[in-house]
Amino acid sequence: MKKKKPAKAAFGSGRRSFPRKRESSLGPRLRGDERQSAAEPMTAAEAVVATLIAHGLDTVYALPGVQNDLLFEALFKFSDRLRTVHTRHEQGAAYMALGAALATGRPQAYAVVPGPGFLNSAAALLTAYAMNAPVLALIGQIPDADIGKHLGHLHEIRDQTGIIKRLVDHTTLIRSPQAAGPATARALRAMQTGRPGPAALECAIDVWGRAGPATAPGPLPLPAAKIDPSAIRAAARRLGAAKRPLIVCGGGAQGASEEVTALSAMLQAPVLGFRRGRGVLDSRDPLSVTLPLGRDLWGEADVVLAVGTRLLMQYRQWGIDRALAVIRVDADAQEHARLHKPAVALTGDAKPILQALLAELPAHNRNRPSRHAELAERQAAWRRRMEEKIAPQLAFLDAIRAELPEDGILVDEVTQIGFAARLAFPVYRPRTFLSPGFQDPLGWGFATALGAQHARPDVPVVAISGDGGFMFTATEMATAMRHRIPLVTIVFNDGAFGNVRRIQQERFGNRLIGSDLTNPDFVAFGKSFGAEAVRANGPQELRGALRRALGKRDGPTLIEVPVGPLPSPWEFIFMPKIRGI
Ligand SMILES: Cc1ncc(C[n+]2csc(CCOP(=O)(O)OP(=O)(O)O)c2C)c(N)n1
Ligand SMILES: [Mg+2]
Repeated sequence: MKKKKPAKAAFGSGRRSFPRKRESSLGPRLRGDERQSAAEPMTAAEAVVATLIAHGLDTVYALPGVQNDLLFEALFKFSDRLRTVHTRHEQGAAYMALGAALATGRPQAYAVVPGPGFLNSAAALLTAYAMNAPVLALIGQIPDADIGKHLGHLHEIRDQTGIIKRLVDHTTLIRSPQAAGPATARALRAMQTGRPGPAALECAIDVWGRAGPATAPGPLPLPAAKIDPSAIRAAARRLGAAKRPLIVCGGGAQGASEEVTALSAMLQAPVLGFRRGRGVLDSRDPLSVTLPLGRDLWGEADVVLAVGTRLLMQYRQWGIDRALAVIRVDADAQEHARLHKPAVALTGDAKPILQALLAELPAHNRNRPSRHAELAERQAAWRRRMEEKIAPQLAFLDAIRAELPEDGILVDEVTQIGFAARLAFPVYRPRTFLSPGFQDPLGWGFATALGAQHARPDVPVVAISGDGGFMFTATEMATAMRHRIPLVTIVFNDGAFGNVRRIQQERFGNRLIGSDLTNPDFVAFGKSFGAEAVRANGPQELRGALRRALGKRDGPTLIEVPVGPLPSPWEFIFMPKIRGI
């Protein structure tokens, strides 16, 4: 295939040739209009890359291929301000972008070839959608004129755009250099407008390198938050009068930690950090509760303030009745009444809404004695019950918490220790417990954690996984080495898809099928990449190994922890109905 030469003159011709004036206009601190650039000759790929830079992105997680050669040419050209981190599988690239987005709260991008490259990234893109994570997928395409003709071009897939549209809410096929920058800016705006989430841009092999007058716009203005004062007043009245208020936080509350903390204190309301809402209220706050006690409190509550959470488990499993008024805060107006009509619906970003609520509440709030002692006692009672059932998991989690600094990030997986972490791992700050939400995709952890650690080199990141989940993206150990990412990965090795195996034992008469695993020697595996790799037997040894690993910031560490079958945590997760019985 004949490739068009990329335009030379885009911001000059060499890697460091951005004119100084332009360079200063690309800083992430400047506002939209200041960054609107005049058209200059650029390729479509250069316009996309320059627009990413103009939005403050500093990394693209990527795996190359011929459809994206001209994109990579542009990435090379701008590599002094946008790093390209290449992975060993597209799944790894997309999960890394997801981890970076979750750990920073800022948009992140990944780039893959069409067809198989895109599909390889699809589980991570699906997870980003489910987690409302601002991940931008840059996806190649076959020659522009042949899209939809089924000629059998390399990596051609039927209706790629249609497939992408099922996965994300915003996608554009870039068809010219002029369209490239504005399309990128619109995608980035869509990712942060209303309900956040991923977006995609497709560009054909012959369009990436097409040159013409093009722009690299900075951030487009986001629509101003509209807060309905009468709904705020209604919410404040109900909350102020509530006898047993409860706050339930999901992932949508991660940006509103201060406000949730203040509301909880004002109302003496316990805060259930549900799955992705953990860390919004510091676990050391006596009002912070996890799942099993949260369910008890749901059963007692007269008013629930639900912030950025779907409430599926609460409504469907725990139940609902007329005695419970639910006030919902959600960025997506469609979310409020999917299952039940709320008493009050507040639509928008949680932070300004909760700020307005905080200002209104004192006028309506009753006098409230402290609930600290009561809740601390009830938490301790649940902890004792968990210790009776899942002590081995808790001991490992205690070892991790003892070594992971307060601002360190733990990345959870679909594994026995992960399930227990969701119930019992103390989380001190927002965005420091990355848990995959309702997709719960086995194998997300290692690569997601690599992305988190890459984007937050200032804090230690620890990933936990089972032997099953780790092997999904274990090849990314090469990526960790190549890019010197100091992630610490703990692999709990029970030689099985343990969760599945236990279910087969307990519920299917021990008819084991597809659940026993043959593993590599994980320590030898890690070492073969040049990584630090050790085996730790039991929580004490894990703690020592972690301390050594966290002290070493020049590359990855793998810690294998051999374990036997672990006791089931499910009685603490799927609990019976407590309301509307
Ligand atoms: C993408 C995906 N495939 C399959 C599953 C189903 N699944 C849930 S847990 C599990 C086994 C996990 O094994 P491992 O990672 O070793 O953790 P363990 O339960 O042994 O601690 C499987 C297969 C899933 N959640 N996601
Ligand atoms: Mg296992």
